[in-house]
Amino acid sequence: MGAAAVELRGFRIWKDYLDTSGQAAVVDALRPVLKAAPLFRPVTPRGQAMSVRMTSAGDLGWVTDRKGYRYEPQHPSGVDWPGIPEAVLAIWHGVTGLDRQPDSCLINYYGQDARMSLHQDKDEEDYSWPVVSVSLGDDGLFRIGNTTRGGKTESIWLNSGDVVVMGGEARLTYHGIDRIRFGSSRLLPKGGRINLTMRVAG
Ligand code: MD3
Ligand code: FE
Repeated sequence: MGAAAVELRGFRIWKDYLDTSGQAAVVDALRPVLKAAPLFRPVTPRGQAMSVRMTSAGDLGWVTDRKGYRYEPQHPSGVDWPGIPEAVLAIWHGVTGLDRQPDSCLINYYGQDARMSLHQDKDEEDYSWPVVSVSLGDDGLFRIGNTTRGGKTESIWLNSGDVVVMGGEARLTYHGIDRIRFGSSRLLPKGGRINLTMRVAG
């Protein structure tokens, strides 16, 4: 576990929060989740297929289709989302110190050419709860903007094992992933990047 967090535009970034065995333990804990609730490729309300594949764990999962962005209690297949693994909840507790658990853990998978354009996360009911992100596998170039569209942005590479806490002013900051360095990590057998985001959604 990393000793200290650095602060960037209100984001608290814990480099190397998970060591290699901690990362592998989280990936192992995700396997049954991905089996019960397989990754799917969401479509934006305007009909664009996203390049990132997704699924969720917890009481609520984030989905998008022609009907819009929202949280749902079930995977598109109709099964309830699996529970959030203990190893993942332990990270939330370790970096936030909160008693309240997240009710949602979005699992994003980035293959070779996947990216996520600058956006705000605004589908949750109460923005006063932080969002916690866990990076696993290949490096991802994370871009941080402002609370309104436009303006200067800053980019940092997120590496496997890094954990980021978005709270306070940072919670409504525009952010995205410009690209990944495919093959930069050996954590995931088929390469790519997994990002977990834990939230209090409902
Ligand atoms: C800042 N995911 O799922 S994680 C997302 O790496 C998302 O997959 C990216 O943006 C990824 O919505 C970035 C870092 C992150 C996550 C949630 C945030 C930054 C955030 C919520 C509010 C502000
Ligand atoms: Fe986001």
